[in-house]
Amino acid sequence: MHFHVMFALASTALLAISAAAAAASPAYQQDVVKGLQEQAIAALREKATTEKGSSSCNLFNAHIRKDWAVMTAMERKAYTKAVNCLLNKPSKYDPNVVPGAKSRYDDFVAQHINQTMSIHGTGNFLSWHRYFVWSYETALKEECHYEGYQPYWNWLSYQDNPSESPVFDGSDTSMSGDGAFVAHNGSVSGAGNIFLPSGKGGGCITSGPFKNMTVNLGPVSPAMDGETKVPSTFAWNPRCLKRDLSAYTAGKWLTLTNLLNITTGPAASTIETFQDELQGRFTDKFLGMHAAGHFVLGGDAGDLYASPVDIAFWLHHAMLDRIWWIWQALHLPQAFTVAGTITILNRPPSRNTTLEDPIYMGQSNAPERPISQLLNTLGGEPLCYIYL
Ligand SMILES: *[C@@H]1O[C@H](CO)[C@@H](O)[C@H](O)[C@H]1NC(C)=O
Ligand SMILES: *[C@@H]1O[C@H](CO)[C@@H](O)[C@H](O)[C@H]1NC(C)=O
Ligand SMILES: *[C@@H]1O[C@H](CO)[C@@H](O)[C@H](O)[C@H]1NC(C)=O
Ligand SMILES: *[C@@H]1O[C@H](CO)[C@@H](O)[C@H](O)[C@H]1NC(C)=O
Ligand SMILES: *[C@@H]1O[C@H](CO)[C@@H](O)[C@H](O)[C@H]1NC(C)=O
Ligand SMILES: [Cu+2]
Repeated sequence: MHFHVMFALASTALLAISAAAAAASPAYQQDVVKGLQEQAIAALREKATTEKGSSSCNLFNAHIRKDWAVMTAMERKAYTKAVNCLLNKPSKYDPNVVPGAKSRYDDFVAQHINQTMSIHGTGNFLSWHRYFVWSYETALKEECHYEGYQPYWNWLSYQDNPSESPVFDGSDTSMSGDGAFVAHNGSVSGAGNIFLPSGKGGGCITSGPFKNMTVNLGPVSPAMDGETKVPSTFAWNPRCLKRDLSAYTAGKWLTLTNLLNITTGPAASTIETFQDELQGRFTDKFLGMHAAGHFVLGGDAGDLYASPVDIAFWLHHAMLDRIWWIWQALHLPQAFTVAGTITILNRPPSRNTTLEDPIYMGQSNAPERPISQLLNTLGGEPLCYIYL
């Protein structure tokens, strides 16, 4: 009884938030995604009423990760302030091991660079990045006094002009805007298979809360024309953050059709089809929503290894995690399964990933945990969050 009354209140709040988010993109798209999200919450509620779980985490005390577009100016500034705090705290790495890690923020970048070949196109892709985002959110809270939660960038908005999105409009309540215009010949993506024309940027970001930030690591695998690879993986290479926001990429792949395919369509049938379609079919020249998000940012974010140097990486990966969370809630019998192997696109051929495989976060203050502990966002230890 009590439970149901509280849920009614929670869903009213949810509707109010979704209505605000609907403002800036085709209404039918928002309705569909809102509908999927409501189905996900309903499925989780149903599961909670039929299971007598021992977890201390539930739908009412779970932390709520929100769409950047519905956060208040104060909430957004609290977030960007905490990110700037991590950018200005010292690294915990031994400089002899990772010379390019100058800031605490860089520790996360180094973590991703170090493990790139065993966390993409693998069975741990989703769980590794879920834990990575969680450990970053935890660092913002514990090391930089951030009191909110990790926001997400809603892919299904402003596809025709990402630079007008509240995430990228360059205002002081954004994640900074496009790079300055630098003539160049686009980017090569999809493991060399997909050419993306240049946008209106290509140079350094010029506005917003991160306009003066320094990027220290990478590029390790530059995708944009004109960028050069660092001589060694962890070398120090101080420079500005470059972006080239791409309406081309957003319009072509961040589509409702693709989202529906992986959440309720043919590609939603198993965890394998879900994660594969999400990560793209490069030889078919299909980028997939994961890589597409990286290339909508463009510039440094297109580097498979060093992409977290762009501070919007975390909003992109929170959206990806949200889509997995929706898929899980809509496919409860399969929610806690894994598929895939332990090497990128199974090259070289390797064994299948298992639920016991450890996820290692190195310097990020998150202990090693088996994949099995990272599949349920309401598992309580360590995860306890939902998306609205
Ligand atoms: C890279 O990962 C390995 C484990 O796979 C670890 O032993 C090593 O310390 C890591 N290096 C860095 C720089 O994080
Ligand atoms: C730009 O790069 C693409 C892909 O690498 C190539 O096909 C094209 O010829 C290039 N154009 C120019 C003007 O260099
Ligand atoms: C950015 O750097 C320039 C020159 O170093 C400085 O004048 C300016 O105040 C800085 N802006 C911010 C927002 O820190
Ligand atoms: C949906 O995903 C499947 C792969 O699982 C793919 O073959 C199919 O072309 C996709 N459908 C659309 C409309 O993109
Ligand atoms: C690995 O997974 C594939 C696809 O899910 C399956 O067909 C195969 O039997 C598995 N291999 C082993 C050794 O379990
Ligand atoms: Cu990654």
